[in-house]
Amino acid sequence: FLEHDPTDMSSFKAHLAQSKRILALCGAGLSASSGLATFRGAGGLWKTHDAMSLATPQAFTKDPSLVWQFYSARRQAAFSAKPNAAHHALAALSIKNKDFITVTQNVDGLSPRAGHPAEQLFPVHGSLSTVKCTSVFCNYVEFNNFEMALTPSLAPQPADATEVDTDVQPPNIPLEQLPRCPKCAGLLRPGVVWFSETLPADLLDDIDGWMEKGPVDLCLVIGTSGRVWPAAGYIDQCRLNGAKVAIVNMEISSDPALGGVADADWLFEGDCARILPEILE
Ligand code: BJW
Ligand code: ZN
Repeated sequence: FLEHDPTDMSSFKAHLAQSKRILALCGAGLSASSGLATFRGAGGLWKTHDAMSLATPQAFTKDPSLVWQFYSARRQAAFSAKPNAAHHALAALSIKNKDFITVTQNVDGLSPRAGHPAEQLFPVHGSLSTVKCTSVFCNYVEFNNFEMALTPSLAPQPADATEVDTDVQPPNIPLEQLPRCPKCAGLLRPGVVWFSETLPADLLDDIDGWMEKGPVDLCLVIGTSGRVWPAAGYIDQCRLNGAKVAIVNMEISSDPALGGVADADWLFEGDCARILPEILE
């Protein structure tokens, strides 16, 4: 049972002031006010396709044209978006506190562009800026954050002006006109982590290493539904290491699946771009 009102900012600020080791777990809500769609709930659709069902190796095998168009639109949206006040607040806290790490599930690159120190940022679901070869024996990876489409076939169509919730079906692009590997001519794919794929082992090792260094004082759960594993597991891992948990989300739901809301020490409901600068200053 909580001794304080979970929405009370002053008890949170008092705890933050005493906190040394802090972990933030971020999700799509962090970039929502930069204009980027989240996965679940409103805006979770792309041209009538559920965003979650496109983020799988099976979807890419079945319809690489569809999945590439989804990621091409996401690349363009991300590269032309601007980091918001929440990205800036996290970057500022990172610069002030070198014991603070941010595990982000976001692939949009907005945290680095807000000046978030790279050594304190763990993008565990990859990045829209990397493109990699799907051929088994080819290890080609390219960093590419040009706003321009990767191939002429992926150039935005006039109907793309409204990317979300339109009834427009994307055209079927022939395989040879999708992004191809300059080394082996194999099909390229986005450098993100899809369902059933493993997360980058080096990042997970670094996070585990940080976790093992000592007790955790505070876990900030920002703009994530907390439903996707293993990322969601960091909330409980922090708690087991002694951390208090603060949730910042547009909708604080009573659904126990949502980021361990039931056990949170603080619940701040609203846009994290408004709340984070206020609570982290
Ligand atoms: C705001 C806001 C504002 C809005 N301000 N807030 C253990 C148990 C059960 C299942 C599994 C398990 N271990 C593994 C699994 C399987 C699977 C999984 O988790 N499934 C669950 C769905 C049940 N996990 C995996 O497959 C992972 N791989 C893995 O574990 O490998 C080993 C293994 C394989 C198989 C079996 C066992 C082990 C890989 C997960 C990869 C996830 N990839 C994606 C796509 C990335 C590329 C891309 O961007 O397209 O990552 S899926 C998608 O979900 C994306 C996100 O990063 C991720 C999380 O979503 P997020 O960020 O929380 O977004 P939303 O939309 O869900 O929530 C937004 C929130 O913001 C909402 O709450 C809003 O209210 C809020 N909000 N505006 C504040 N302004
Ligand atoms: Zn290749």
